[in-house]
Amino acid sequence: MTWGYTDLPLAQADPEIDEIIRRELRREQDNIELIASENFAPLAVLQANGCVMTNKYAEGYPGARYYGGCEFIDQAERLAIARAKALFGAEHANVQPHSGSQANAAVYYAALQVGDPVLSMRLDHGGHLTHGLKVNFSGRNYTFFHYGVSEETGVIDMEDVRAKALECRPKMIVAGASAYPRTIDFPAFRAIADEVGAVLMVDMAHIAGLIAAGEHPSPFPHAQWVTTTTHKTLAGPRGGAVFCTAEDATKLDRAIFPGTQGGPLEHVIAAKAVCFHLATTPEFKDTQRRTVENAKALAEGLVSAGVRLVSGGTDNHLLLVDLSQNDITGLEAQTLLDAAGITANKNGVPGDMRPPTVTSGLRLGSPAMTTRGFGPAEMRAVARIIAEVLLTKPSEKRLEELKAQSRALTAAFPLYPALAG
Ligand code: DSN
Repeated sequence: MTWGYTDLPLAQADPEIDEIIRRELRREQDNIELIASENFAPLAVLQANGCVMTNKYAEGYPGARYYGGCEFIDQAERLAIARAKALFGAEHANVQPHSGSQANAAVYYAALQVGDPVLSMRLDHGGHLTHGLKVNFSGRNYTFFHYGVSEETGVIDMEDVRAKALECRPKMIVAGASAYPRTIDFPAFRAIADEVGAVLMVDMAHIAGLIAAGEHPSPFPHAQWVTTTTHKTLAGPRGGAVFCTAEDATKLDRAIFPGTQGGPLEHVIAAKAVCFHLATTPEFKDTQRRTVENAKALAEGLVSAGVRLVSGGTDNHLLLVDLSQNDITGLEAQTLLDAAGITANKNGVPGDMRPPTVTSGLRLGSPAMTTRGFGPAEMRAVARIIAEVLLTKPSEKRLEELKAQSRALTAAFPLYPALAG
């Protein structure tokens, strides 16, 4: 090497950032991770994600690139596409979106004209920023209308969705959420979309792993457009993907490149290929089954301790704690749980009177700790710690004791033992 620094390992080239990464590894190893949108990617995914393909420009698609030297990039991207299609039974897949937001942007770009009406779930009832928040590109470029959950049951009321659709006559209906604990009825959404002449887009980012494993009904073939991230229940690298019918394939591919993105992240695409492969294994399917089982165990543990949940429980990987009747905000809950060794996020609940920076709720998810090996017994122990924090706002001394309990639980399930801690 002519430039010495190109051959140095990270610890020598940049000890400062190396130490920060090590601290993050220790944080992940030590804490109970309950953020519903997070997971622990397998080592094989981390390895592919950190590979030499990060060096390569490859605008275009396999066999039709704007740069030379793409023969191996093409092989990896073709494999990722084939695996993604097979995993979900989709006619066409594009694995280039850098994120879920980019995936959603591409579908809107492909299927809508600026200003078109779209019907989606309210953000404060569990939707997503890119489902039409006013300060997001989606809310600025398209005319969004919203449906929500019934404030009595916490469940999406399909009659309300239909009534709203008949009223606003959308070009597209968006189904999918980032804080909804119940099964989504995709055929019912499609029937409403057909009735009003709209297309159906499903954002399955949160539940993609459950769908791949048959633990949640599939949006295929009901939705014309399906978007996802690859890093949530799927446990792949941070990124996105879009699926559509063969008929819309060219429209979608053009909407991603050159429509909304430039050079694809081919190292991430290689890691997505690994993730789609691992998602076909019996071990992955069992992890998804246990993810739902563990979410239910956590929910039952909390409810039996007197904690209220939106909709009373869960059908999937997450639960939404309703703190509106308790003497604690979502923000305080998140901070106290951090002190007890548990990582979670504050979240609005339907009808929340507090701002999104404070909230009256807490979102909890089971994917990461299930990947790590926790079972229902551990989740019930976690529920006891969380219930005590939420219901008693413990002293600093007691929080230290609870943190020791959390540490004992995580220590029994080593995480990334092959990585130096
Ligand atoms: N930020 C993600 C989540 O936490 O659900 C959604 O994009």
